[in-house]
Amino acid sequence: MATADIGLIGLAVMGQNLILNMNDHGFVVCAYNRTQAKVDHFLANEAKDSQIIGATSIEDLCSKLKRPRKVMMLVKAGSAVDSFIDQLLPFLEQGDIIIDGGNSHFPDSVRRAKTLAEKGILFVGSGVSGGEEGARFGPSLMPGGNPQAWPFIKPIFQAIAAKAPDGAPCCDWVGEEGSGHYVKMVHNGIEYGDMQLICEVYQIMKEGLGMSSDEMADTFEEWNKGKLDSFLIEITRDILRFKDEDGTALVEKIRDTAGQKGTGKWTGIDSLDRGIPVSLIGEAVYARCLSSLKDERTRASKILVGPTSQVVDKSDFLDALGEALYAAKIVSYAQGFMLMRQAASDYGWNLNFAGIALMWRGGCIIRSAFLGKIKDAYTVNPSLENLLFDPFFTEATATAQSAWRKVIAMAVTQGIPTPALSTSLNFYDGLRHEMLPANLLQAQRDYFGAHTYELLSNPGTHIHTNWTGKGGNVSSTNYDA
Ligand code: NBP
Repeated sequence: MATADIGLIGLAVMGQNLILNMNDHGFVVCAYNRTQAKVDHFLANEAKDSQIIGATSIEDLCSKLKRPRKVMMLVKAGSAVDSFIDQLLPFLEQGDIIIDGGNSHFPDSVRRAKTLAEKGILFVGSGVSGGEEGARFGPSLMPGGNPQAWPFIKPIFQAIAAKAPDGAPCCDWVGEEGSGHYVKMVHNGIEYGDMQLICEVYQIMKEGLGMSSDEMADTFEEWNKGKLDSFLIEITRDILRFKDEDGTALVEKIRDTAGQKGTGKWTGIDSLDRGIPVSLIGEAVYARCLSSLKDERTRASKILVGPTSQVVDKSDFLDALGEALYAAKIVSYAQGFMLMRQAASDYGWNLNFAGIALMWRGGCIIRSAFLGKIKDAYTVNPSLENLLFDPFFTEATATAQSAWRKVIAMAVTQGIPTPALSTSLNFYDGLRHEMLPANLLQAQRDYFGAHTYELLSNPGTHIHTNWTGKGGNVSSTNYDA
């Protein structure tokens, strides 16, 4: 009695809403959950009068699925995923597909893809973004894993995914092994960066320009009509306008300590492991860490001295602020794509960069008009070395740069912290310098540790100099540039 197009395990908020979304698009879904009572409750309530069916066990679930079986899990990341894979295996056959749609860390997906491939099971690790509403009405889906699975799941995934303004589904095949979860991780890291940049701009508006919440909301509203058009700018406008019962802005009453679940940290750690300077996401994670040291900051605010701040005239400054935000955002995405490029090279994944930009174009937290430009850049040149080398982005950063510098200079002079905005400009300036002071650094390393250096005129040949006349001529065997 194989009647269902797909099975879905995990009836919490994401699983239930994805099932209802699939049902809306005509697919028959068989629902299963560790706690059976949730299946019964779901069928009797949210899924009432739908084609959704339920299963009483993993065996029952597998018996109700059309071949090749497709089972998607939306359960807590970690051991629950491995546990369900172990429970499924006795009831699956070669060519069946297991999809993990949870927030798994990508090395787990690399491992699962390899282990399941040995058993003839096709594994897909799919990033899912957009939260509850996205799951229900159109998430951004980032599937990667065994490419043989894609033709079978593509009709379901592209039907339920969010649609970009041109109607294209925000879901395409990402690449091999754990690449779907890798791309989701970078998405979350970029989300950290976007949020931090907006928060820094907010602090400049409030502290440096003396703007009220409503004035700030008006500015975000204006920005949302132009090149900064995005979900995060839109919700920032709404948050700034939101009034508490006493008529004042609620946001100003919220304790300034940021939480985090770890995906930004994963991106930062991965960038350090790969040697790619994803400095903006790193600063965004550290900014959350600094914010959580509330008690220490409160003491520091009474001890450490800053400049005497003066409110700057906002009339000629707001446009510059918007330009600085835009340029910093470009750098952040350039860094994120540099990281994915390096991961693709390290793992031998064929990442579809234009597709990734399209997947983020709608349905997810970082959705924005700007991602359409990134998609265009990688469509024109799929092997683009750096997003900043695309003529549109080269021109955009060049145009923004005087405003970008003006804003950061103002913040530094006024003593307003801008770790993400500042690092974006530092990265830009570092990248565009053919000569950095690492020549001196190499000399220092060779001086104290005989680590050797290369000459500009003869790269590849490692030389040691006896800088003091007292050391020997033996060099270190480890040369790490
Ligand atoms: P949760 O992350 O809260 O997970 C709940 C589900 O996991 C339930 O089905 C629960 O079964 C099952 N589960 C747990 Br908890 N421990 C288990 C175990 N040891 N063995 C078997 N099953 C177990 O649900 P969610 O918020 O819907 O998220 C689902 C996945 O999607 C997660 O990986 C999450 O990180 C990811 N995600 C969430 C969002 C979001 O906005 N919430 C967005 C994108 C991705 P039970 O009912 O029997 O306890």
